[in-house]
Formats: sequence, C-alpha cells, structure tokens
Amino acid sequence: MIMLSVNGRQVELDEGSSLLDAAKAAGVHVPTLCYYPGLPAQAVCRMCLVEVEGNQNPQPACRTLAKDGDVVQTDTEALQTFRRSNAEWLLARHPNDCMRCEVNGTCQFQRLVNENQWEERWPKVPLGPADYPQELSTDHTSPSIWRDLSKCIECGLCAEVCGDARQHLHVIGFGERGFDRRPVTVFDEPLSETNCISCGQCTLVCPVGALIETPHWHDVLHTLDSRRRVSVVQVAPATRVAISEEFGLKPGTVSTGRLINALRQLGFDYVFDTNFAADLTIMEEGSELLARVEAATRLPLFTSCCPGWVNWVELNRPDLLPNLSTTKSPQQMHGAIAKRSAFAQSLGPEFAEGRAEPYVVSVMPCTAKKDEAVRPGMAGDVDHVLTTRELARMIRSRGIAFGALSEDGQFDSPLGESTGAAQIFGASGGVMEAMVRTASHLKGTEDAPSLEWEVLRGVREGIKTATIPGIGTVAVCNGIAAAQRMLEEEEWRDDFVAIEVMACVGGCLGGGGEPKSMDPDILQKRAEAIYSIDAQAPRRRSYENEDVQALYASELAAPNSPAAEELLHTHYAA
Ligand code: HC1
Ligand code: SF4
Repeated sequence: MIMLSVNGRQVELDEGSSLLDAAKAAGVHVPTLCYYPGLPAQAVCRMCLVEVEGNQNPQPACRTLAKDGDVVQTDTEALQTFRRSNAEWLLARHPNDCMRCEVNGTCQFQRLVNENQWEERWPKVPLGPADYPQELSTDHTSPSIWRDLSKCIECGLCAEVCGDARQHLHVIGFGERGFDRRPVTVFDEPLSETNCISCGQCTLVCPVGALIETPHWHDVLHTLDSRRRVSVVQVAPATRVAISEEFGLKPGTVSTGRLINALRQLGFDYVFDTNFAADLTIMEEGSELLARVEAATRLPLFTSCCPGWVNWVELNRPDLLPNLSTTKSPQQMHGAIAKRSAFAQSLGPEFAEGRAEPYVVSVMPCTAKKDEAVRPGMAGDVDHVLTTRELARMIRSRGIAFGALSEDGQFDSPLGESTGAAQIFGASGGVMEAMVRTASHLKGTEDAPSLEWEVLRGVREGIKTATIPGIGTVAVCNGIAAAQRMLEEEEWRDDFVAIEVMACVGGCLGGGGEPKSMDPDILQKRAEAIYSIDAQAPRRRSYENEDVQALYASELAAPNSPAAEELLHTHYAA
C-alpha cells in the first residue's frame, strides 16, 4: 500500500494506482475527456493535469502512477489556466451544434465547458488537413453507426476500443500526425465498406457525438404519434437492467416493471418480451445442436444470436458459416412471430390476416441489432431498433418521470411470458447455460444440481469451458477478441461441440447501445442483476415456457419442423 495526499487529504492506495485513482479515493473530482475505465490511458486531452510536489511540469493524472509520499494539487490557478486553454482549442474545432446533437446532456465535453463556463475565443478550424473533403467527415452509410468527424476531439478512445485494447478489429485507427491527426478507416472508406461488425463499442466510449448509434427514435415517435398502425414493442434482457442508470437509479437496479409502464405511456399498444423468443431460440438451437451431435456434422455449432459475431464470420471466416446455428436471434424471431404467425392473431382482431401489419419496434442494448434488422432474409421482421440510450432519450423527451414510475408493469400475453433461462441471455455465457439446461432435458440427461453453470458465467474477457454430461464440452468466447484468439488455435474444432460467441465483453449487458458509464464495475453490477432475475424466476428452463409450448402445439408442431424452419431460421452469406 502507498500513502499520499491529494489537495491536503491523505489517502491509502494499492501500488500501481494512478493519480486519477488517488483523486477519486480522496473524493476529489478531476476532469477527464480521453479517459475510459478499462482502456489504456490516452493522456491527450490534458484535462486531468495535476501538480505533484517536486515536479516542474504538471502531470496527466490518468497516466501517472501514484507514489508513496506524493503531495498532489488538482485545482491550482495554473492548472485552471491550462485546462481552459486546452478547452478553448477544442472549442475552436467543434461545431456549435449542442441543441440538436444526439448526445446533448450526456456529452462530456459539453458538460465540462458548461461547468466551467469556458468561452469560445478562437476562429473555427475544421478537423484534419486543410484540403480534407468535408463530405468524408460525415458518414451515415452504416445501418448501425453514424460518424461525424467534425465533432471529434481526437481522444483516441474509438481507435483503442476497436483495436488491440478490446475488439481487435482495427476498423478505426489514427491517420496523419500532429495538427492533421484524426480517426480514420482504412483508405477513408465509409463504414459500410469496411470490416466493421457494428458492435458499436466505439459509440459507447466516444465522449462526444462523433460516433453515435444510427438514430431511429425520431421515426419511432413519429409512427407512434400517427396512430395509423397497431404498435408492438419487445424488450431485450439486458435493457431492463441498464436503463435504470440513465435515470439516476443505482447501477444493477432491475427496472422491468417501470420500463413496461414507460413504454405504455409512450403509446405502444402491446409491450412484449424478447425473452419469450429467447426461450423459443433455445428450443430451436438446442434441438439443432442435438441433431448435429447425433449426425456428427457441422460441429462445433456456433451460436448466432449476436449479429456482431455473425458479421465477423461473414467478413473474415466464411468457411465457418456452415457451423453457425441457422436459428434466428430472439429479436428477429419475435418480430417474425408478431407479424407473420397465425399465433399472432390470438392477440386480437387487429392482428388478423388482411389488416395492416403491426409496427414492430425492439429495444436492444446493441447497435448491431439495427444492422441485423435489415439483413437479407430477415429484413421486415422488425421495423425499428432502439438502443437502451435512445429509449432513455425518448422517455425524457416525453417528460416521463421514469424513476417515479411503479415497478408493477406486466408484459402483455402471449408473447410476454419467459423463463429465467431467457433472461440470462443478456450476460456472457447465458446463451450457452440456457441451451445446456434445455438440451440436457431433451437428451434425457438433465441433472437438477447442474441448473446453474457457474463456470460459464463471468464478465471478464476470455474463454470459458464446461463439460456437459451426455452432450460434450462447450465453450464461451466472451468478446470478439477472445473468439479470434480461439480460432487461431487449431484444437478448437475437435475440443468443443458448441461455442457461444458474443462480440461485446460481458455479453449484451456490455453492448454498444447501453448507457455510457464510467463505473469500472458496471458490467459486474449489471450481471448480478440479470442473474438475480433468473434466480427468482418461477420457471428457469426454456422448455417450461407454456406459451412457447402453445405455439408449437398450435402452429409449429416441433422444434426444427418445416414450419419452424420457415419462420424461425435464416441463412448466411459469404
Ligand atoms: Fe441480446 Fe439476445 S441476449 S442478443 O444480447 O439473444 O441485443 O439483451 O435481446 O436477439 O434475448 C441483445 C440482450 C437480446 C437477441 C435475446
Ligand atoms: Fe450486440 Fe450483444 Fe453482440 Fe454486443 S454481444 S454486438 S450487444 S448482440
């Protein structure tokens, strides 16, 4: 342990802590723009400069190790002048667009300028070289992610998260040097022409509005307000936990009921649960796994509910496409059932054949789900996809006091029932654990004590494995980098019968559309909340979902039947 003082307060810290950690421990706020927990310190914005006794020059707190006996000052007049000058420089390169900007209210630069009342003193200087074509600075080609380089503050976090620090995709990197430095794609190609998998991690770490999810919320409000179509909304497992953070509730607060009430107030006619379709996914995917094991073909089976992962396979390893499960993701299944099944007619006369097709919206923690919704072969199942952040914007724009809503909201029936197994889809390892619970039952090897597969849980990046009696060894790749590492080894083909891959570390609870958080333990808190919902669920195995059973009885006959194949499965393209 080391001892030091920050603004006269003594703090004790582990060795290896930074001066930023020390300030936090002392309860002192040091401003940052280019710092993000878990990513390498950039130390480029110079907002976190602090004075350390004995050092002539101020030090960036994010990248300077705290030493025993340090005496640190964070808010001297000289530091305030440094910060103001740096901010003025950034202001000169930033448009005055805050009032209509999608990140208004959550932008860290806006908040800092506002808190300090810094002024714009210099003429505007656009980002990049003088001859940089302005049409290249705005890129709306991706169905999932919008880029606006004119808002970039060159913090470097997008390149870090897309590169070696997290995703190992290297779609965005830094081009040019010095004054012309800016984040670019290879050859400045639009995102849609690159190997971007749409995971949106760059939008999560961007401190400003330079990288955002492709916004759908304006269109959704417009369609709801027109009241021309029966509207259906489905809610992903990870959203009901993380949305709480957007409204100041404690991280890890479960807000399922509040969320349902908010969606009704927004004007949705039916509020359904993506988890219903997650149970259905397990019936289809679990049966697919058993059939492949039986026939000893196309093994290992890769899960396919993460569109970031599916995109990665299509772009980088088309040879693995036969191994991907053909089962649609829960989002797409839910849309297909709400729109195209005879079962949907039981929802009410407005769903009966011949009437206008329902308008289906999904709320997801994921930017790649926007891309999935327009994929060939699945386009039309879901009309619009909102991220958790976008839904929060909608709720705020309609003046709904989310925190004051009651937790008593209930999903509509029948596309609202689900089990605990569906809920854990939102965490890394959850899809595999859910599949194991049902596959063991279908195989007749069900073992009650193994309902909870602890070894498959956990939010830390990496690979987890478990051997399932009667089925074989399964693996979970937590993050697209872990999957890439695994595929570099040759043994994976022989070692596993099934592999779950979620592109975002932590699984969907760490998705690119989740609330922005500077809490280093946020993934763990969200995961605990997700597993608590499962632990309290009256039914915890997907085959126990009675509405799923009713759907098979009334329309689909059995998992992987021709009717199920037609409605609930898809194909992939190299
Ligand atoms: Fe996910 Fe899924 S778990 S992919 O992460 O299979 O987005 O939450 O909705 O479709 O159910 C996301 C989450 C989500 C799907 C399910
Ligand atoms: Fe989307 Fe989840 Fe995949 Fe991330 S892990 S890209 S949030 S589906």
